[in-house]
Amino acid sequence: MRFVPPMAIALLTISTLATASPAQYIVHFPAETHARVARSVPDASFLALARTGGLRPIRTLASGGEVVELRTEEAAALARQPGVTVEEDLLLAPHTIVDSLWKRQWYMHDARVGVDAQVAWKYTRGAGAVVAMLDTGITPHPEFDGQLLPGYDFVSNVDTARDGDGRDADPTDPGNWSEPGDCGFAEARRSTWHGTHMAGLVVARAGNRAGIVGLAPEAKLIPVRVLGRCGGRASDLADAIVWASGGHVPGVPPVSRRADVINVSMGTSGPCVSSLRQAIEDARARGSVVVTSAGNDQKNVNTNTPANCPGVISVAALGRDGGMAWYSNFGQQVTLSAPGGNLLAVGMDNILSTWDTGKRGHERSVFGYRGGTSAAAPLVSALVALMRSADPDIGVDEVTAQLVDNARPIPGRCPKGCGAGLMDAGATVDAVVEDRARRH
Ligand SMILES: [Ca+2]
Ligand SMILES: [Ca+2]
Ligand SMILES: [Ca+2]
Repeated sequence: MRFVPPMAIALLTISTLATASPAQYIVHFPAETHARVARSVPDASFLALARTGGLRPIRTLASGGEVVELRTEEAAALARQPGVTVEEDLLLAPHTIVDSLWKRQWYMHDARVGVDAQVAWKYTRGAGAVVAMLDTGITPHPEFDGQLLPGYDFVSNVDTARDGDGRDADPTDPGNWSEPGDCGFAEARRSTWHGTHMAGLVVARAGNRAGIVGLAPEAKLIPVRVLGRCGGRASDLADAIVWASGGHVPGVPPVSRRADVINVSMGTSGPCVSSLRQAIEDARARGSVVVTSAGNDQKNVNTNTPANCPGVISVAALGRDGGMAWYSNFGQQVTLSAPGGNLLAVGMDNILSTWDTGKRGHERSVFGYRGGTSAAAPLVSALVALMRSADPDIGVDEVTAQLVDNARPIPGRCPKGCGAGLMDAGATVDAVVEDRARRH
């Protein structure tokens, strides 16, 4: 065996002027060399010798080998020496996102039209915040395990409730399918699992390997059922808003914790009725932010309620291309926009979230693509949860101001009004954290 390191180092000297920046390697010298170095050459002199040759030793590994810094061509030269192996000291990354469908969640991370979730997650994933999801209720799904607080079922009409009674403490979605001729539709319609899809966008578990990640996976969600077969009544919605914001509703036990934000992904054409106007005003006064979808009628948002009610954050939808989605409502009363998908096209250009295979009742928990302004609103609600996790003292109006101030310009076309722009979770939470630090 030859004494390899000095020779290798001599070779290395030639290439120290190379321009490539050094990388870290683990070098294994032949066993005899190692023994000789250990026996007869003090470590310090070996290292000094190495240094004059341009090889920068870092330390000796307990499991064998030397950690050194080398330029690429130096490493190649060293590797050509008999008995020497050179391995790159690989840079390992933590497995922060292991959920198998993450890559398909373009609305979370797409450089152009995504909401920049990972930047926001440097600060918070929503711990301590509570979102109330007023919708069709909820189905059992592994993505919701440990994510829910006790909810309520506000559907008061027994015929549309489909669970055998009026209001009750179980917000499970029994399915909102309809028979031919029901609900004004000639054909039969399958259950939409609308509330389940919305809930996943906010609180689907992170790091459980299965499926997707919600934008606020450490927040808690209160499932509140207000929509049954053929939809729901404004009176039930008004009561649900009062209840979720910590107000008193006769005959209903109080909510376990006032919601930081109330998501209302529903609407109908008409003015803001006084019962909803009052419920929203009172909810805001108690400290709950109310987020609504702008609606899918291709009309001015002021024609759709409760998106046209004073004080709500009204959310329009962007398509995969970054322009306003073809179906989205628009106009001056839109607060800001969020990804909502293309709706007509089935698949990848829509919004992937939790879903159920049941055509009528619950069957199997899966993931499915849906779209619409309905899907855009919960992304904003989840961002509000992140903001209130980062700063529990942030007020209702300040939430709106920060959402607006930190929205990005719409990446595509929106001539008719998409509000302040595309919601930006990263920039918004960053601004909230900075603001709080300035105050404290
Ligand atoms: Ca019921
Ligand atoms: Ca029920
Ligand atoms: Ca998951």
